[in-house]
Amino acid sequence: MATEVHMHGRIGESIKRKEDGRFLRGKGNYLDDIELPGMLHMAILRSPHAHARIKSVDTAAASAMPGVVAVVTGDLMAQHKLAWMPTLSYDTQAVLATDKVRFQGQEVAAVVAETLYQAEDARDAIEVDYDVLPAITSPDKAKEPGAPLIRDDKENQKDNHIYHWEAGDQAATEAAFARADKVVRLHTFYPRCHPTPLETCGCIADVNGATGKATIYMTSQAPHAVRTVFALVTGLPEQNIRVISPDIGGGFGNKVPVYPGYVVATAASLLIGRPVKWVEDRNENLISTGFARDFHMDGDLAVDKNGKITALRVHLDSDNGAFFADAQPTKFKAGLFHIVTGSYDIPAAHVTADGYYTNKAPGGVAFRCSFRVTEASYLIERLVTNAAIELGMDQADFRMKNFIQPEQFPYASATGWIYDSGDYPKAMNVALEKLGYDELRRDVEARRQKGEVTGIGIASFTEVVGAGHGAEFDILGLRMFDSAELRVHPTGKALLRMGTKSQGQGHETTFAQIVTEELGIPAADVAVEEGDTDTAPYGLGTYASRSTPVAGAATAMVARKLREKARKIASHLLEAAEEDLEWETGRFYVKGSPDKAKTIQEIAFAAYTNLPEGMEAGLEGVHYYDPPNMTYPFGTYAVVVDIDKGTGQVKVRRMVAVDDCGVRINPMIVEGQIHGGLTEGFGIAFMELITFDNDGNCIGSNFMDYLLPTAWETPRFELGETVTPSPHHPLGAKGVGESATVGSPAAYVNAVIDALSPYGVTNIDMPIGPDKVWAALRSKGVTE
Ligand code: MCN
Ligand code: CUN
Repeated sequence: MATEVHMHGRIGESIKRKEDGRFLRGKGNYLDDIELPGMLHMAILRSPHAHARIKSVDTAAASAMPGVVAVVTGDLMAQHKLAWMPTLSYDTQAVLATDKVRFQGQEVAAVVAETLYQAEDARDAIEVDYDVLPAITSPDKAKEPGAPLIRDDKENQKDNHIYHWEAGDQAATEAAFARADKVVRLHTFYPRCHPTPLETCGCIADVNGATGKATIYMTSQAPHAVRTVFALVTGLPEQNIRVISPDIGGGFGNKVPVYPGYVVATAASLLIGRPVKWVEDRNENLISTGFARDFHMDGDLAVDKNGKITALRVHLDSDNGAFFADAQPTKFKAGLFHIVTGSYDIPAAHVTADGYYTNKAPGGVAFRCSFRVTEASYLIERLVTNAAIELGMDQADFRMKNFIQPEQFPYASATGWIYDSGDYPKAMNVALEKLGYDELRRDVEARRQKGEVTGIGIASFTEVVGAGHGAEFDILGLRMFDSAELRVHPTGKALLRMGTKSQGQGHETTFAQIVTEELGIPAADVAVEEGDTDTAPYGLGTYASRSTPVAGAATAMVARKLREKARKIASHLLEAAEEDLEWETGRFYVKGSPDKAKTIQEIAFAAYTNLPEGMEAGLEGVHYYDPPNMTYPFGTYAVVVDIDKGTGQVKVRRMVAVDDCGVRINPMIVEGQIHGGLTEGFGIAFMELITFDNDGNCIGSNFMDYLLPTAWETPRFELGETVTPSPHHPLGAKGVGESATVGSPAAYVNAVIDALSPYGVTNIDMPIGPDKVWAALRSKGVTE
C-alpha cells in the first residue's frame, strides 16, 4: 500500500501565517527595535517654506549643545560630492539643500547626537536665513508664462516642464473620433495621497572604520537595488555594503525610493565612525516621503450608436513635485499608464502625458499600484460608467458589450500591452449574482421614486503586475528579474532565500507553500528569509505585486531543479531507473510498486550521506527568473451607496469584490490583501487628501488632517472569486497585492455618481467628502 505522505500547507490551503507568531507576541524585529553599541541619533531640519533661496545656515549654537556630535549641512555634503543624489527617474534630488529649498519639508541640515532628544533640540537651534520665493503648486501654475523656474540648478532647464510622453496610435484614434456617434468626456483629478504605513521610514548606518564595511539597516522594499545604487553613488566597493531590511511594518510603495535621510545617516556614520540611527516621525513621513498620484486627467471615449467603444484619447498633466523621482521602470515616463484601455476591446487609443515640476515634495511613489496603473484604471472605469449613464444604458450591460472576450486572449491592447489571460464576463456575472443586481436595480428605482438618493457603482478593472520581463522593465538599468535560493538540509528541513522583501504580505508563509507544493516538504519545515543582501540572492525587491509572479515563479523553478536531482538520488537508493520512478508530492516511488518509495526527507539525507558515484553532494540550488510577460489580474467590484440629502453624507450599504488573480497560493492571505486594499481604496475615495495652499504649505501632514479610515468607517466587504490561471507562470498565479486599491476607488465613486445622475451630476473628484456631495446637490436644488 502507498505510504501516505502527510504534508501541510500545499497551494490552495489557507494555513495560518507563520510570521504572525512573532508579530502577535511583540517579537518582531523592526528597524526602531534595533540598538547597536555606541549608536548615535539623527534629526533632520526641514524647510518651513515651499520655495526659498538659502542665504545662510548658522550651526554654531547647535554645535555647542550638549550631546551633539556633528551638524551636517548641504555644504558639508557637497564637499563629499553627496549634496545631490540620482533619482529612480534619472533626475537629481537634493540630499541636503545648498542653493534653494524647493518644497515644504525639504531636508536642509541634520544633527547627530548621543540621544534623539539632544539631536532634536540642537536641530531647533540651527538658524537658517531664507529669501522666500513664490511657490508653484500645480501643473497649471507651472506652465504659466513667466512662472518662477524651480529647477534652476539644472543647466538646460529653462521652464518647469519635465517630460512629454505618448503611447498608442494618434492617427487611428483621431480617425475613430471623427466617425464617433458620441463622445463622452471626463476631466478628473486623482489627488495626491499617501501610503501611510504603520511604521515610518528609517535606517541605521553602521560603517566599520577598520574594515570599511558599511552595514545599513533600512526600511527598504528593494535592498539589493539600494546596495547597488549606494555603491555607484559613493564609490564604495559593493561587497563592503550590506543592506539589511528587517521586519517591515507596511511599505505600500512608501519604502521603494532612497530618501535623503538614508544618505545623510550613512555619510555621518562614515565620517564619525559610529552607528547613526534616523527614523522619521509621522509628520516627516507625511510631508516629505512617499507621495502618490497627483494626476490631472482628460479622457475622451468615442462610442458608436450601438454602444461599442471605438476609441480612447487621454491627456495627463502629472504633478511630480520638485524632483522627478517617480518609482517606475525607467523607460516609461508615465509608468504603466498603458493599461488605461482596461478590460475593454478598444480598437484605437492614444495617450499623451506631460510632467511638471512644482514646489511640492517629490511624488510618483507607486502607492499600491504598479506604476500609475491606479490612475489609469480609475480614469477608464469612471469614463465607462459616465458613458453608460449618458447613453442611457445599464453600466453592467455596457461593460459586457465592450469587454475583451475570453477567446481573444492573449490580447494585444491598443497601447501595445499583451494581456496574458482573462474572463471578464465571468467575474462580472459572479459579482452581479452576489449582488442580486436585477433586484437591486429595481430597488434603486423604487427608492428614487420615494425621493431617496441611492445608486450602484461598478468597476471592472484590469491590472498589470509582476514587473518584468527584464528586457523592457528595469530600475536604473537593473533588469526586473527575481530570484530564489533553496537549500534542503540533511534532515529534510529547508531554507528558502529570495530577492524580494515582505512588508506584511506573508511571504514567509506563501513561499514556503510553493516549496511544499513542489517538493512535499511541509511549509512548517521551510524557513523563508529575505532582505539581507549578504545572504539573499540578488533581486529587485517587492513592489508592483511582483513577488508571486516573479520570485514565486523562481521558487517553483528552483524546487523543480532540486526535484530532478532528487530523482537521481532516489534512483540510486531504490536501484531503479530514473524513468521508472513516479513523483507524487513528497516522494518518488517505483512505477507499479507504490510501496517501493523514498520520501524527499530520505532523499535529502542521502544527498549528504549516500550519493550515487560521482554526484556532487548537497541538495540546493538557485534560480533567477525573468518572466516572459507581466500578469494581468482583474475583477469586478460593485458598490451600493445611500446619500443623505440633508448632509451629503455617503453611506456604503454594500461592497462586493470579485477578484481573479489566477491560482491562489494561500486563499486566506489573498483575501487579507483584498480587504486591506478595499479599505485603502475607500479611504482614497472618501477621506484622504494631501493638498497645498497657495504658498505651498502642505495640508494633510498629520492624522488630524489626513483622514485614514478606521474599522468604524470601513464598510463590510463581500468577496467572490474566479480563477483564470496565467498561462506563462509556472503555477498559474498572478499578483494580487494591489488589485483592490487599484480597482475600488472607481467603484465607490461610480456609485456616488450613479446616485447623483438623476440630478445631472457627472463628476465629483476624490476624496468625496459630504461637503462636496452637499454642494453638488445644492447646486441642483435638491438639498433638504
Ligand atoms: N498571493 C497568493 N496567491 C496569488 C497571489 C498572491 O497567495 N495568486 C499571496 C502572495 O504569495 C503574498 C501576497 O499574496 O503572500 C501578496 O502577493 P503579491 O500579489 O505577489 O504581492 P507582493 O508580495 O509583491 O506584495 C506587494 C504588494 C504591493 S506592491 C503593495 S504596495 C502592498 C501589497 O502588496 N503593500 C503591502 N500588500 C501589502 N500588504 C501589507 N500587509 N503590507 C504592505 O506594505
Ligand atoms: Cu505600486 S506600490 Mo507597491 O508597488 O510597493
